[in-house]
Amino acid sequence: MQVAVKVFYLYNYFSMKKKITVVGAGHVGATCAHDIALKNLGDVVLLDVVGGLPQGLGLDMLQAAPIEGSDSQVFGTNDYADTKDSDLYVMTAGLARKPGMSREDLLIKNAQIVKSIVEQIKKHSPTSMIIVVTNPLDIMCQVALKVSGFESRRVMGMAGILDAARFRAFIALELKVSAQEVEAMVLGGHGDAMVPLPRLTLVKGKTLTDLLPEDKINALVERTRAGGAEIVNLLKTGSAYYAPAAAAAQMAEAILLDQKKLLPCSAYLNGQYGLKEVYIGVPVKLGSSGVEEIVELKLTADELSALKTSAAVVSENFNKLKGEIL
Ligand code: TXD
Repeated sequence: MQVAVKVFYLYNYFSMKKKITVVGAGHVGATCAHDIALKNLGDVVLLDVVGGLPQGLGLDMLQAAPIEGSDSQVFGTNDYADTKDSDLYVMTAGLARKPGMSREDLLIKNAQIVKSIVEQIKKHSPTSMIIVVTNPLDIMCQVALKVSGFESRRVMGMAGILDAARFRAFIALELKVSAQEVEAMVLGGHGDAMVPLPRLTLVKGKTLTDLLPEDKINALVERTRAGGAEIVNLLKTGSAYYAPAAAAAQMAEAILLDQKKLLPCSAYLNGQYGLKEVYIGVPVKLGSSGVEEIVELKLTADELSALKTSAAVVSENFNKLKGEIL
């Protein structure tokens, strides 16, 4: 181990500062590491398989901190030993979608990547939490839970905050109001089966259904559902990363600062909403214990059936991995 690495490691061991490892120094991972450092949540280890990439980005972020007023130290590595005793991992490693690819096309490849990473997490930080970002999201959460053997409250996925943020942004554009005034709820799987809930979407206390006609709302829902693909088609070489990274950083903040925030996340259901043993997007309370509570909203029969359809897609795809990878 290099001297600098040893010093960083020792410093972390004796420090009360939190240690956050972001796995994958690609678009989402690097941006998220920077967001976490900007929020001053603790020291950040950025890990990737590509030699030099996390080290270079880590140095750049370390040097941005004095200007940005952050005390976070960012450090890049290719070695999991440097992630030892992390409080939290944000898992962004994997392949991203190219035009024409669905999130499910990434299934087998990313499941192998997630499995190999979670084995390392378990070995080096057995009491940590994991926020999964890698797609197909809900299934990768399920892979992470199975491979880690962690309690389900410690393994969760980022999707609902992003989907809700897209919905909020489009509603704000349509109504010409600040997005901060828009509270939106999106349930279900991250993908074509997501379930935006206009009935529970509020603009300064007024429900969206009272503010816009049905066809306008449907158009906003459709744009939200295809929000990721719209960006993939424009970028051509990758997928969205500013908003996904911001969403994962918000989850990290809620956990590390024990904020007890109610946020839509992919969480493991064990009877809630009549669903069992499946990860799906639902509102949860996020705090220092991870997913501290799953909030059960009163859904209409149609909404509940859409949530169940969404969960069935996740279970079906997860079952494809059994025997093959798990
Ligand atoms: O809402 C959501 N959950 C998402 C998910 C929103 C946006 C992106 N989403 C998914 O995150 C996307 O479909 C991908 O599966 C991941 C990462 O997306 P990103 O855009 O960051 O992909 P990049 O830029 O290709 O970066 C991936 C990095 C790259 O640097 C690889 O070298 C690295 O992952 N990688 C690994 N790092 C560590 N260990 C292993 N095994 C590994 N394999 C690849």
